[in-house]
Amino acid sequence: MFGLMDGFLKNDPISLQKDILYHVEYTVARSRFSFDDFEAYQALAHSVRDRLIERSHDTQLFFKRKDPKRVYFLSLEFLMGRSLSNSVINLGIRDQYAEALSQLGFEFEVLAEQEGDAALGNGGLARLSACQMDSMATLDYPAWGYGLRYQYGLFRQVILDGIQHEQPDFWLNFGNPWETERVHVTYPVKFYGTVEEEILNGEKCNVWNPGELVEAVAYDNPIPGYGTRNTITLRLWAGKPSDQRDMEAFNTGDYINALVSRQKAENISSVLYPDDRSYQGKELRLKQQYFFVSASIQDIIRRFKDAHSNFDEFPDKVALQLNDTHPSLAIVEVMRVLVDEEHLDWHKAWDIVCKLFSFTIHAVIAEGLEKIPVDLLGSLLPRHLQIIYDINFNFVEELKKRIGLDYDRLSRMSIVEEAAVKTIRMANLSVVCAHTVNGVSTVHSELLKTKLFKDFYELWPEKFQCMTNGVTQRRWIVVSNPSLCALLSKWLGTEAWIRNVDLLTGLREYADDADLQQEWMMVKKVNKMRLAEYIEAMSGVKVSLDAMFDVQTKRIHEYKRQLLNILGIIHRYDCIKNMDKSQQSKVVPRVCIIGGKAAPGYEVAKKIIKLCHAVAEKINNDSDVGDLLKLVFIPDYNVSLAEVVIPGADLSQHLSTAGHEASGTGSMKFLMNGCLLLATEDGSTVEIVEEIGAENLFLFGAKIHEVPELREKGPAHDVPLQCARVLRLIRDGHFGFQDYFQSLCDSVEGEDFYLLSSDFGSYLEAQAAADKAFADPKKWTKMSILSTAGSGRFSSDRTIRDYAEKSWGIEPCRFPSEF
Ligand code: 26Q
Repeated sequence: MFGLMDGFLKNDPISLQKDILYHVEYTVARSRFSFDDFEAYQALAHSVRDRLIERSHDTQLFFKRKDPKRVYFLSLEFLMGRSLSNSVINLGIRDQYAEALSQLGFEFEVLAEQEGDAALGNGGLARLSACQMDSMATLDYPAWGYGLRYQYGLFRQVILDGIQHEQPDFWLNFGNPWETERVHVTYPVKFYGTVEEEILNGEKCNVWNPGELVEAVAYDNPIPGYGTRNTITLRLWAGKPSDQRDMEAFNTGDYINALVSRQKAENISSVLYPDDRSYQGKELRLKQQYFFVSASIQDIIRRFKDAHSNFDEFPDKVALQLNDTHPSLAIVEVMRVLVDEEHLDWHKAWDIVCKLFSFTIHAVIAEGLEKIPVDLLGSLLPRHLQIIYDINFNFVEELKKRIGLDYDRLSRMSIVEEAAVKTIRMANLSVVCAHTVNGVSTVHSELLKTKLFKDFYELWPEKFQCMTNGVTQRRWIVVSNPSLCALLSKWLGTEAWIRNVDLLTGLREYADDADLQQEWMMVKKVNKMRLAEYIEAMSGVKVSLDAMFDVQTKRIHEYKRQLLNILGIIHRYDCIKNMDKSQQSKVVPRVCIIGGKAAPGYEVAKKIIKLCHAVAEKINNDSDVGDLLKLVFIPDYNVSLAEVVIPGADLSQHLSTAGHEASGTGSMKFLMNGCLLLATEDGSTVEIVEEIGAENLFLFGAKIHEVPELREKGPAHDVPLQCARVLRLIRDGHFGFQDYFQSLCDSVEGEDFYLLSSDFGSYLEAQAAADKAFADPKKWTKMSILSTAGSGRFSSDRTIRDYAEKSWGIEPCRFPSEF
C-alpha cells in the first residue's frame, strides 16, 4: 500500500510522464504540446530532482535522528560529469523513465546527450572525489561532500591548427537543474585586517578584526546511492556580497563604488584553477581555499552544536577528510574557532583537532607539494599565520625532545620553510596534525614512507596507511557500458555485482567459454562502433572496426609520456612505409587515439599536442598506410567523452616514468571495461598485475628502483637506433614545424629526465606483444574477460570501506524502508 511515509512521488511510467509534462509547462515554462529535446531534458531532470530531494530529506532526517559519527569529505575539486543517467540508474527507475519518454515521442539516450558536464575539477583527484561520493552514498555512510561552486569549471579545450586554446566553460548559462540554492544557509567569511589582543572575562584572547567580509551561500547537490534510499549531499559554496559591510559603504554615500565592490565577492568562486604548479602562491587561489574551508567548518560546527554542547564529543561525531593539501587550512581554522571563539584552552583544542583529520596526498614528488608564502598568508589571514607559528613552535619543541638537536632534520620537518621566500609547507602541517596519512596505491604509500615523508614516518610510523584508489562501477560500467552491464548480469546470474563488485571474479570460470567469448566480442564491437561514429563526426577520419583501438587519454604531462606514445606511432608508421605488400598484410591494423588537456601555461605539453596533430595529419593522409594506421586526437576530453571512449578501447596505455604516477585511476576504468593495459610498473598498475596476472597485460620499462641509476647515466646513455631514427624524422621536418619540435627531440636526446630513450626498446617489445595477442582473437578475448573479472579490487566501494574502517571510524546508517 502506498503510504505518505514512502514519499509523494510514484515511479510508474504514467506518473513519470505526468511529472515530466508538469515540469515542461510550469518549470521550463513551455507548452506541454510543443517542446524540443533540450526542454524535454530540463523537464526530465527536474522530475528526477524531485525524487532526489525527497530522498535526501529522508536521509538527512534519519541521520539527524540517529546522530551517527559523520564524515566530511573536503575537496576543492569534484569532477561529476553528467548527472541524469547516473541518477535514474541509482534510483532504479531508468527503464520506467525510458518508457514514459518513448510514449511522449522522446528517446532517453538522446535527452541524456543534452546535458553538459559539471567539470569542477582537473583530472584524477577530482574524478576520484566523484567516484568516492557515489560509493559513500551507495554504502550508506553518513557522509557529506564539501566543495566550491565555480562559475567556470575546467577550461574547454579548442584545437586550432593543432594548437590548444582555452575557452571558458559556461556550464551554468542554461541553468543547473540538479542544484538547490539554500538562501538561508549562508555564512560570513572574513579576510585581511588585524589581530588585537583583548581581555575577555579576565582572560587574554585574540580578536580578529577583518578588513573584508564575503558571504558564502550553499548550493546542495544530491548524490543518490544505488540500491538504497540513502541520498547524501554535496554542498558547494558560492561567493555573495555581504550585506553587513555593504550597508556601511552605502551609508557613506559612495553608491556606485559600493555596488562595484559587491561584484568582487562573486569573483572568489568564479574560476577553477588548472592543475599547474606555477599558480602556487596566487592570492585568489588562497582566498578560494580559505573561503571554502571557513564556510564548511562553520556549517559542520553548527550541525554539531545543534545536537551537542561539549566539544569533547566532537571527534566522536565528526571525521574530516582532507583531499590533498588544498583544504588543509581547515586544521588551522578549527583551531582558531575552538580557541578564539569557543574559548577552549589551546592544548585541549589541539588534542581535539588531532583526532579529527585524515589526510590523503595525491602527489609523488616534493616539488608537487603546496607552499604558501608567509607574507601572503599573513596579509590575507593574519590570525591563521599566528596559529600556524604556534602549532609549529609546539611541534618543534616536542620534536627536539624526541630527536635531539639534529638541525637538518628539524628544518626539513618544520612547517615553516626558512628559504629566500619564507613559506608554509601545507603538507607538513597536514602530516603533523592528521591522525592518518594515506597514500593512494601501495607503491605510492611506500614512497611516502621512504622518500617524501621519511622523517615523519620514522617519528610516527602508525600514522601511515595505504588506501588504494578505486572507481565506481556504477558510472564506469552500468552508465557508460549498458551492453557489458547486461552481459555481466546474464553470465553471473545476478545484478548483485553492481553493489558487490567482487562477484565479477565469477567470470573467470567462463573465460574460455566459446559462447561468452562470442558475446564478449559483440559487446566490444558495439562500443567500438559508437566510438568510431564519434571519431568520424568529430574529425572526419573513418576508422576500421577490425583495427585495434589503442587509447591514451589523460591530462597531458611529460611524466605521463604521451611523447613516447607518439614516437612509437612514428616508428610504426615508418616500419609500414618500408614494408612490401606481403609484409603489410601481416600488420595488425591500429587506430591510435590520444586525448587530454594541457595546463594553459605548460608549453611542453602544448607542443606534444601539436606534434600529435602534425603526425596525425601525415599518417591519416598517406594512402600507402590506409587502414593499417590512423591517429586521432580527441579534443576536450572530459567525463562524458570518457564514457564513450573507454568502453570502445581494446588497448589502453599508461606510460608514466616509474615512480611518477601516485596511482592512476583511468587504468581501472579501462580494466573494468575489458580493455587490455600496456603499462609501466608504476602506481596502481603494480596492484593490477597482482590481481589479473602479468600474463594478462603488457608491461614494459624501467622499474621504480632502476630509475635513479638510469638517470645518473644521464645524457651520455645511448639513444637506441630506432628511437634516434624517429627523432631524426621529426628533426628533418617530415611532419613539418621543424624548428618548433626541436626542443622536444632535445629533451629525449639530451637529459632524458623521463627516460623515453632508455624505455623505448622495451616499449616497442610490449607493443609487438600486444599486436601478436590481438591477432589471436580467442587469446585476446580471454585476456579481456580476465581483466574485467579481476577489476573488483579497484572499485571505490572497496576504497571507501577501507577509509570508513581504518581512517574515519564511521559506520553505515541506512534509511530503513519501513521508516
Ligand atoms: C595546485 C596549486 C594551485 C592550483 C592547482 C593545484 C592543483 C590542482 C589539482 C594541483 C594538483 C591537482 C590534481 C592532482 C591530481 O589529480 N593528482 C592525481 O590524483 C589521482 C587520484 O589519487 C592519482 O590517481 C594520480 O596519480 C595523481 O596524479
